[in-house]
Amino acid sequence: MGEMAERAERFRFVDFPAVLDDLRADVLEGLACQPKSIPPKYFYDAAGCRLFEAICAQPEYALCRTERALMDKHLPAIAAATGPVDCVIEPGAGDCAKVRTLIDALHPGQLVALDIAGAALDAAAGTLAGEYSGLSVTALGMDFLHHLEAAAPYLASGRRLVYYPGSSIGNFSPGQAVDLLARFRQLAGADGQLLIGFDLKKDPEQLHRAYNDAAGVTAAFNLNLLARLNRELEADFDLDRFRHYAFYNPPAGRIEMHLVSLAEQTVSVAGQRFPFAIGETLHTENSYKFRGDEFSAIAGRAGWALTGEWALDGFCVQLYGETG
Ligand code: AVI
Repeated sequence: MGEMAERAERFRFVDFPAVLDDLRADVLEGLACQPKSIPPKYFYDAAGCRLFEAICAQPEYALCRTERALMDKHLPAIAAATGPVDCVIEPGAGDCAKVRTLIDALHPGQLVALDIAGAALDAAAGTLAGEYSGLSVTALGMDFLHHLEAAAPYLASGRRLVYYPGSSIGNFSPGQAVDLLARFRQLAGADGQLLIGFDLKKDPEQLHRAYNDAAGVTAAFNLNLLARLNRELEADFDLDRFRHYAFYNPPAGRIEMHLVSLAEQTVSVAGQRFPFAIGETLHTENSYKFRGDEFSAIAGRAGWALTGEWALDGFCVQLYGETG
């Protein structure tokens, strides 16, 4: 069999529809609430993905670099702790960059990568399939928050590990995190495991700087959400009349990101009009920070039992297996 045909045998991409409808419904619902809010998953259009990559390169935002260093340092110990794994599942796989080191260490037979940005996932997962000759790669273009259970028929049997790096879990409320981790638990099945990375609680000044970088990249990332609504929902946000505002809220244990209206104004979105008072906020993201024991209590409520923990410079990776 030729190289191309052989790769085609091992790679498949399946797209799940309805992204635009979800965007419209979620945005209209969020703008009608008090305080106004928009789910953070909508940051990640093509421009938003590029801006997030740029955030990861900012000197103030160490999260991505530290997780990479942690994985490089502790991967042999992590692989020893997981034991043999047949199938790695990565929700929110993006450009499939992070999962490579894990594949190198665990040698699974199958990777199932899920991401809302279907076209980018298709390209990245296809490239990855070309590089790992023994690996079957299934890329599912889906909003896994809606469609996660639809991934089940694509999973090979055997021992599964859900990989959820990058502190993405911090972008959910603790209650939502329990629900999501319980759904991961269902997907992982008997003898399944979860390897998850999250940002640890640390000096609030350091956290504040990470979400208020001097180059203004996080501000541009936040404001791009409004630009996206202008592009995709025929909205008329004036980006000069909203200010990026991010701060650490110690009692809640989270960074909050807002877009604050600098004027009294009315904005039109998908044919509906929304008034903003001066100083009114549009809440765009929470980013929870945890202590290790706080996080294992959340995972415990979702049916996971802690089996390993590695920490480096304010970042933590934990490994879980099934309880009972
Ligand atoms: C993707 N997520 C973990 C990032 C975070 O830190 O919460 C998103 C981000 N928002 C602003 N900067 C980075």
